[in-house]
Amino acid sequence: MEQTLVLIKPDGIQRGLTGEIIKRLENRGLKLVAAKFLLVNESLAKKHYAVHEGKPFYAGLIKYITSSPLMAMVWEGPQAVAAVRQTMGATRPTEAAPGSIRHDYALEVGRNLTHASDSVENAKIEISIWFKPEEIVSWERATDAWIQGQN
Ligand code: DAT
Ligand code: MG
Repeated sequence: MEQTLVLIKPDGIQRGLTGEIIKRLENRGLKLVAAKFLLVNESLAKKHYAVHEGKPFYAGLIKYITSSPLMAMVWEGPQAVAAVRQTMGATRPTEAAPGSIRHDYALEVGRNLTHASDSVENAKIEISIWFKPEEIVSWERATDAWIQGQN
């Protein structure tokens, strides 16, 4: 089953949107398999955003992500990467689809509340950056067959 990394970034935590964001992923049918709440150090932030090194917004992005605690999670489900990206909405909140988290709760690209892996390949890399294999919980959910079932 596909897995993806989700971060509720410092603005999401500070604004008290943690529960709302988790609720939307649960409502979608995605399954939580790992979570941790932490203050990110610069080294982890730089590893996570390595692809953006050298871009004009890079320094500000590292400062933002290390400024206050965040929630890191792994969510699982069929096409979890695409489903979560869709639930989060486009990077720029003013371009995010109505009903998405970034549309409904954000305005600025620099305060867009969440991170979600953008491909299955990157999800695997990002999950390994944030979590040890033993921190990922494999569990049976009573509703699995009603959400993940194929006819
Ligand atoms: P996403 O988070 O949707 O995957 P991304 O990987 O392109 O977007 O960029 C990572 C984060 O960097 C993004 O969530 C917010 C910030 N960012 C991206 N482009 C930016 C820009 N032009 N100005 C300021 N911040 C930007
Ligand atoms: Mg990205």
